[in-house]
Amino acid sequence: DTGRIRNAALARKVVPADQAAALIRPGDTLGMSGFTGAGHPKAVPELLAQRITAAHAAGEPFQVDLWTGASTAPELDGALAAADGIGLRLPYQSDPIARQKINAGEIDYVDVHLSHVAQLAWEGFLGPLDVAVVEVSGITEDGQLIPSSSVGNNKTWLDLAERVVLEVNSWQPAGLDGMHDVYYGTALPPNRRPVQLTRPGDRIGVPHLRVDPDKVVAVVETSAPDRNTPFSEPDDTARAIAGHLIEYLEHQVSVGRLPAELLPLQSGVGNVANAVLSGLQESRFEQLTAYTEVIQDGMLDLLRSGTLASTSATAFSLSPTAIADFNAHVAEFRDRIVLRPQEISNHPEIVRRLGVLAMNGMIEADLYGNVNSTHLMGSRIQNGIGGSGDFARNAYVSFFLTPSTAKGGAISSIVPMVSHVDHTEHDVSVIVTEHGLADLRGLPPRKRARLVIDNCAAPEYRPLLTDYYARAERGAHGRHTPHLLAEALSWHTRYLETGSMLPG
Ligand code: 0RQ
Repeated sequence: DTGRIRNAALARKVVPADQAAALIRPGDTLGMSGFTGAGHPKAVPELLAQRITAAHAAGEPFQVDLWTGASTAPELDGALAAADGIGLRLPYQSDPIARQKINAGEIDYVDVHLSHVAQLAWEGFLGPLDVAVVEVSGITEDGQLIPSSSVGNNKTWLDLAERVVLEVNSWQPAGLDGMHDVYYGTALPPNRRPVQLTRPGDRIGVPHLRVDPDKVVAVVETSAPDRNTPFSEPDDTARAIAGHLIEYLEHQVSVGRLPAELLPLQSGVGNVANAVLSGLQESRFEQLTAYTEVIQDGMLDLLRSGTLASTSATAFSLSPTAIADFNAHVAEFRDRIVLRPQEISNHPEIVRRLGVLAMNGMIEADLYGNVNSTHLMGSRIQNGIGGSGDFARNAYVSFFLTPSTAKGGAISSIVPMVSHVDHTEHDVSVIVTEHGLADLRGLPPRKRARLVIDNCAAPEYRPLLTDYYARAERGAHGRHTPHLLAEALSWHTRYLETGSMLPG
């Protein structure tokens, strides 16, 4: 579809994808587009993986360092990880092959707050960026880039990279043009100015990305779908979690702590987040807004029904059915969805100003409200912190949601002490499981512990938690946050030794 490339000079740079992949050298640092499976390059990474495999077969070393917006797809993270082609990966990933190699110690992984990445790169702290490989949905006559289904860190990669490879994907709906708001007002301290965004739907930037045409070494045409994230109907546990949360929000409105249309919502992805969005659909709330990271299926339904008036994000994360529906009706959504660079979609200044209600999944929480979002049994990374920290620390109310157990009840998600900390007790307002909700705000540690045990823990783990806590209260070095250090992580070690956190 050459109709997508309307700039003559860039049209002359169109090459087959393997020629573009051949421009990447061993040892290069690559900044690729892609966020939650949306807007990643579809052709060059896989061909690069093939080159790497061939080089390794010939006994030649070939690895690259890989930066993105967030998670990508099997044909990017999966293919490069399978080829042993990644030296260092940042700032977030969720691919099973890459996860296995990271946990085997074969890929270095830097797990970064998603709003911090651009600043770290600009500061020069991560080293130079050799090549940007960025998917766009089109190129205008004057050589500007129409972003695709995610914005992520693309602005930063295009500005910083020494060489640029563009993938123009004609599968992306042409109607995306106009939906993006690329803010070029960021600067490094001491030259930063306030980000003048006061409502989730505000537009403060421009619709297109800029690129220095002299840096563009190749343009590749593709027509391939984003990653298909299948949508599963929420199960009973997820529905129960959503129910507690929505009841709580209704109560906060009734006592005057939140306005009737709430405050802008941030919602994580996954089964529980979907259940919350479905629950909102059935609630009496209307004219809500969202200031979030990702737009998932449930958000489109909420926009369509009017429950949600507008939403800001950096990317889509849709199921195949929702993608088809969205692509057929882009015009209907265009004025009510704004896609921004992730440094703005997740900006602490804006999250604080708007008073975002942040709702994120977690792996485990402890008696005092510390939350682990990333590591299984303290050392095995699942995905990464993503945007959860950007939102949680700066939110008006920060909710963390999880089923009370994992692995069929062999693991309690409420533990004496978390085995890794992503969100400290100071950043966590409310913990929700299928059994209930604990509002920890304003409570001292010992009151928190009682509430978390009584309201959130699974019934089979409550006596064990109560017993630990009672003995800690008596035997701890201090009674402010009572712990028995020799025992605090014993539930995790018991699981590793016996396959269950339950004794005997
Ligand atoms: O593993 O599939 O092998 O069984 O962890 O758990 O219950 O499917 O939950 O998909 O919502 O993921 C925290 C990982 C939850 C996610 C996390 C095991 C469990 C399963 C997944 P299996 P579930 P979810 C988003 C902001 C960080 C990033 C973030 C996440 C697997 O929410 O990555 O918040 N968050 N970004 O069995 C051992 C436990 C466990 C456990 C779950 N306590 N111990 N294993 N699992 N709890 C902002 C956006 O807008 C995108």
